[in-house]
Amino acid sequence: MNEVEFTEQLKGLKTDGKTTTELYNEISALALNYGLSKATAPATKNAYYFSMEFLIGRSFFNNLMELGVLETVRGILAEKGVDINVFEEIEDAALGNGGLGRLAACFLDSAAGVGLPLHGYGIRYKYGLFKQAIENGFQVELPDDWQRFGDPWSIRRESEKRLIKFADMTVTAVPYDMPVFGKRVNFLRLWQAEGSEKAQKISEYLYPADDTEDGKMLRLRQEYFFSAAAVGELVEKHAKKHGKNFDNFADFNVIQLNDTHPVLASAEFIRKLTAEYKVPFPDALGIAKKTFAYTNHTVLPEALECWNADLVKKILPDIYSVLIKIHLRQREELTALKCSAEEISEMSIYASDRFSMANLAVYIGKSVNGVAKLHTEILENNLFKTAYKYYPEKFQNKTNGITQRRWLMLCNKELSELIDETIGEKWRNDISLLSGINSHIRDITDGFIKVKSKKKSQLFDYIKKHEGVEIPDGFIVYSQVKRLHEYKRQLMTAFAILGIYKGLKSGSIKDFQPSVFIFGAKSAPAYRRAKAIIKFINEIAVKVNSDEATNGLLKVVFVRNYNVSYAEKIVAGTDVSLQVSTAGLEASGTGNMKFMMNGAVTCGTMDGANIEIVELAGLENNYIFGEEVDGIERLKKVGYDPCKLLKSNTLHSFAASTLIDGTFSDGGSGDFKELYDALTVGASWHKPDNYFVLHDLQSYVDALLKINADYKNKKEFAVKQLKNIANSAYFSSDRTIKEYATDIWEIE
Ligand code: 26V
Repeated sequence: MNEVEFTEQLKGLKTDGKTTTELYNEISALALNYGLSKATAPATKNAYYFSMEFLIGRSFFNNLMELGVLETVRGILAEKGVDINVFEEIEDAALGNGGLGRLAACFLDSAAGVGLPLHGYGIRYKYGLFKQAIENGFQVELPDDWQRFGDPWSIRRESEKRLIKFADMTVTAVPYDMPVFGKRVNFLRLWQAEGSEKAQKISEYLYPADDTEDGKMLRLRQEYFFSAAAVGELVEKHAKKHGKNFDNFADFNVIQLNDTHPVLASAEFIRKLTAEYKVPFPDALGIAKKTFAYTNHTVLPEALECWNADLVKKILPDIYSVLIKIHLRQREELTALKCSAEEISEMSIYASDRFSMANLAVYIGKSVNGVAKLHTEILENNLFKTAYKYYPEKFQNKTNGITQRRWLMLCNKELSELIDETIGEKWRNDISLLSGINSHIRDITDGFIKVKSKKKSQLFDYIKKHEGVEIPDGFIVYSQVKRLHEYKRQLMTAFAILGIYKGLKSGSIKDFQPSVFIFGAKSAPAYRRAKAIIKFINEIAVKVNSDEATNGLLKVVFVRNYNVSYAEKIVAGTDVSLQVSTAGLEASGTGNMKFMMNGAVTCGTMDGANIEIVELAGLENNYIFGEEVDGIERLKKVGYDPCKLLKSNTLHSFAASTLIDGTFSDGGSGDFKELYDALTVGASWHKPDNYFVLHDLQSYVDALLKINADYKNKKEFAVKQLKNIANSAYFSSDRTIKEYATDIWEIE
């Protein structure tokens, strides 16, 4: 089908009397056929991205844009009296949780966009990340039945299904292909588990609760299920084409492990080669070491996966044997390298009856990468220090990126057009040209201010409709949208707002420009303190928004069910991007990049990719505050006592006390007291104020107020915002993916 035929068929489509869902399915099917007709010749060497998560969001608008027919479709539908925006009703495919899953989706988009053969492998969850309702300020989780509108962008490949064996059951893995359009057509292949009721459970939920033994087992099954299906397919395809010689496997295939979740793929690969093709174990291990590469996405100890050896033995006995063999082999190698006993135990894939997935990944991986400069340094100097000492050549940095197609062209048409007018349209095919804006900044401040205020008022309309909160035009927009986690310090923003609110009421803060703080976040269902923070923010919102003395100056909104589609609106309509994690803990962040590209200044700590953002856009065009990594390390050594701050500083004690003095209600749950205790005596195994919220609070408020004051000079503020846009090309995932392709995958 060519474009003319596509257009003709679309013109012939009857729309009268059809529901949005019917139209969505019919138009998508047509566009899918058109897209598939552009299919590219297979590449010699392919890269495969194994990931538990692909946070795709809505495919409709993005795919039409990638196929170059979005405006045609918009026009034809308008002639028929259908507004294309009705398809905003269609649910996101939220097959991911946060940054890690969205990164996987951006990488697929960029690889297709720049013409690299990269394909994704993952799980086709029946239910994506839960839908978040807010009841009386509390998060309530509802199932996310994303397929209820149909799934017209996927193709079920019945003939390519495979069997996956566990000790106690055999499961059928059926692949669904989602084409990814760009210069090439690549594929995201998601496996669905079929068979008995127990078998189907494997692909039912993203992140089943794993606080019970059953939950852990299900999670292990999920990880093995898709890894084994993908590895099985790649190995068999190779054998068909090249016979049973696997020595050249890595000349044709490279597998990138997105965090530790798919690491069992390496053990399965060795199992399959040794058991089914009689490849000797040392050879199979050697081939694996040339095939797999590992990306780490977090240094938080609680997020580093370890599997109980008994559990592995129980449901995957052959994998258990392979893991033990790898372990013994690793010991031999490390002993030959003259590592000390302590060093061996640090790097060991098996210790205290547990398998460490990170250590396995580092041992097998031909490359190990972090996702921002600072993060990679932390991997080399802390988390994987010993491995770095013995295998420095494995380690490299690949700073994350985001796709400008979704995160600028699609979500901010108005800004994209302003860029076209300023530097021409070539940047749309070569993002590095964006820096051309640098020489026109002072000419386009007025145009930019207009675009930004339009995007803000679109966002305000949406918020009014969905959250019922009215935000007057002209308000400065500060946004913090991301997973809810203590290390991301949404609580610190809540305290800062309380500080500002108090200052406005007492008159100590004068000349304040009207501002709104927008939060969006989902908390893991079992994470009590994160949920308490959501309730706390909502309590603050109720109080602040209803205070007539201040609500012309300050508003707070917690948006419900923050997801990719909501993010598209928020990043375009924000002035100030809040990226305030405890230094050293946010591996990279990618929201920070989306905001930057849409002309928000960053108010943040020296953490993750914030460091590279200010390096490129200028410290003077952003607002950096708070303790840096070295300082945090020093504080940990000398002993940090948050209680001292509570005694001596009124801002700290005032803000923290609101958790326990009855200012706000946690509905009798005791959740706020738990938060207070986490700050003052410590919670779980954490020290008091483990994330240095109170320590950085005053400098945070100062930074927020400085921004507020600077905003008075709208033109100069717009210059700062434009400098961020002009220097954001580095954060395009087109750049990132090319680096992976050259430095790790060796594909073209
Ligand atoms: C997982 C868990 C699970 C157990 C409870 C605590 C916890 C904390 C964090 C995580 C996150 C795992 C990995 C992850 O999502 N990392 C994110 O990856 C992004 C893409 O590289 C990066 O931008 C974010 O900084 C990083 O947090």
